[in-house]
Amino acid sequence: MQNGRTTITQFIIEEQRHIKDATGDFTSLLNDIVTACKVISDLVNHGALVGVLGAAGTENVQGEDQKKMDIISNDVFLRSNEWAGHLAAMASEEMDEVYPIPAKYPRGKYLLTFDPLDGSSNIDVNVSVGTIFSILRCPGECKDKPSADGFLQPGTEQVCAGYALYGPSTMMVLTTGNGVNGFTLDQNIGEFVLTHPDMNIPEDTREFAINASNMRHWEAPVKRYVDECLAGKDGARSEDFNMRWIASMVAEVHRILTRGGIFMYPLDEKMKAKDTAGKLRLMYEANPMSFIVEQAGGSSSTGRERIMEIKPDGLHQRVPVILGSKNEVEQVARYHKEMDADAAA
Ligand code: P6P
Repeated sequence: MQNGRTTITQFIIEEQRHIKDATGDFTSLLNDIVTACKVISDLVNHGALVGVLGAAGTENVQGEDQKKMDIISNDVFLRSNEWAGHLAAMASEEMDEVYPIPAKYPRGKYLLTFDPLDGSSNIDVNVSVGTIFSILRCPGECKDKPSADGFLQPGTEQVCAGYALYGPSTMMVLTTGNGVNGFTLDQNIGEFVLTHPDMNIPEDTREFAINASNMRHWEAPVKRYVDECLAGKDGARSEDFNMRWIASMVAEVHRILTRGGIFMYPLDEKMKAKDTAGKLRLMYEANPMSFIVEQAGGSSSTGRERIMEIKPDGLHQRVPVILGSKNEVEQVARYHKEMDADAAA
């Protein structure tokens, strides 16, 4: 306890006391992840002063142009988490293949997936970006021969999920399945301090987030839901709605955790034409954020199924994402069910 405030390290250790035969492995792993996020926060906060802005001139496995900070953040995560013996392997948005822990280090019982700098297209325009991570148990056979297959577990198997948000203040939000808690980086002592205990998403909202430039491609259920929001008091919902779009999932999810809302990156006709199932990645965006949202009393769906129950078939698999305030997510899912039934009739 620093000055009467709980540090993230103390919080994690106290939480682990409730876990049968906790060995401290997990606590130590989370501490290494926290350290990586502090390093990334420092680099993001210094930006142009330390020459980390701009494009790297390379593409990632997703075919997206990489920013310098995408690569730097990825390296920070690898270096911070590879040496301590808690992990068997890591997987990242920025790496085509799984990263087995090098032979010079001991291997451990966990797997780590991460998006090292989510929303990085915002980094050059000084808009909030973040890091998303998810911890899974490593299946027995995977520890000696780590492979993508060991990672392909449904989101319900996650041991922990969290994000760091590099915004006006740097925050870390995480869950280990026992609620959601938020911590703010106290730059004076270099520690995350508990500032948002037991975060909870209101079941109702009048604020939606979607990239409206894709409107002409949306499926009918999404079009219906957004049209009703836009119709406001004169429409079917008899309420005015507000809209947000930051193009940084971490910032959107944090707003929803703080005041409610619904975030949608749905399947659309353009994606179908390219035979892809969505924009956002299941293993290191949708699943960790779904774990956090559900633990905070919200819902997370593709529109047609609960995201956390999807059996992954690929490390970089994409899925549609509709998450946030429970009653609104269920309304969008209801429209999908009704309109799919009509289309099938
Ligand atoms: P668009 C960032 O690249 C990201 O993966 C999410 O953080 C964000 O919500 C979404 O893509 C933004 O997509 O199409 O608006 O650039």
